[in-house]
Amino acid sequence: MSLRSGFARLLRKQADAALQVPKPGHSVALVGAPLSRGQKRRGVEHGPGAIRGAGLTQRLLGLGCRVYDFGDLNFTQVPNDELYNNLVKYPRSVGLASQVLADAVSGAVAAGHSCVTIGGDHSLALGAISGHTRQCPHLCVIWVDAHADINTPLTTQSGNLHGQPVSFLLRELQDKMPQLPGFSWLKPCLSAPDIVYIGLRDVDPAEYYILKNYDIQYFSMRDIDRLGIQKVMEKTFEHLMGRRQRPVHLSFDIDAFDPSLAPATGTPVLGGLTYREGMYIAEEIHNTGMLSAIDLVEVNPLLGASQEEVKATASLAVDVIATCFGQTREGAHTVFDELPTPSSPDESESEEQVRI
Ligand SMILES: [Mn+2]
Repeated sequence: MSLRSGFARLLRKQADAALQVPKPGHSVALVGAPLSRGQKRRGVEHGPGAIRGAGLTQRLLGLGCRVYDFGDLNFTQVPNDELYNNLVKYPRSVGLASQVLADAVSGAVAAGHSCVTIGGDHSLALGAISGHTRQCPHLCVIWVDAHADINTPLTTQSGNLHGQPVSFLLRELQDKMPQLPGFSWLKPCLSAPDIVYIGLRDVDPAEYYILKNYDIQYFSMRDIDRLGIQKVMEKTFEHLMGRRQRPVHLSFDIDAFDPSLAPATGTPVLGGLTYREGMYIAEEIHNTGMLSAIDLVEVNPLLGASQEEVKATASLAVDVIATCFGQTREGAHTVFDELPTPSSPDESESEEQVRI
């Protein structure tokens, strides 16, 4: 290589660097939340391990994120955790775990991270969102799920708390909420206009009543068929951020996807999101620049019929999270500033050596 051309290239690189505004990568906190008492199936507590095993950290590092993995939270099982009202299961265990998670999410966001909570069942969202609102009281929630998860402890038919987290968070519902053991720490922190659902297709009668009577915005799978996912996202942001930009909490249940894509989950429902619709949702949320926290829940490695099904489900979870942090289908997410040319001095030199 001639000295002159090498020096010129160095100067050019320095000039380029000076022109580019340094783009700080996201700082991402990973919090494993192996919470499983919000539902009855064994295995969802291994969700964090499966999602990490599918390469989450590497993918985020590849996107230029700084990743701080806080490991899995330690949830103590509360002994003698009896049914509430002869129906609601493990209230004290879920309440206590949610309290621990709320502190973790609040701490991570206060430290300047975007917080990714990997579950675990969806009851954890009440802790994650509650903790997030301590730092960002004006946040909004995008809840991507086959289910509305908005039963109250008095309307639930299954007694599983993973079908109820939203009811604990909404101010408007508080006169319908009994005081559950384990939940005295929790204050409602969302109003009905602060949340939008996407992907619904299995909604209980009482949940439907709540959605309609409290004016909660939702886009069912039928709405996605009718409007297309592009319009759905446009309307979602118009509803949540029409007046002002605000931090976004994405609560993503893997069962929002069609069971053919995400089979390893506890309550699959036919007719879910396609891969492309799921990625579009995540891309658009990234593009707002307002994403502040994610829950990725209900990956259950014990429910796959094969290792391939488990891997596919966990990889899908990683794709959603990576897309939320800037992975695009067009590529160009990492800096690549120069193509090698055959005439460059390095190349011709080595060619000469080969000829000799
Ligand atoms: Mn859910």
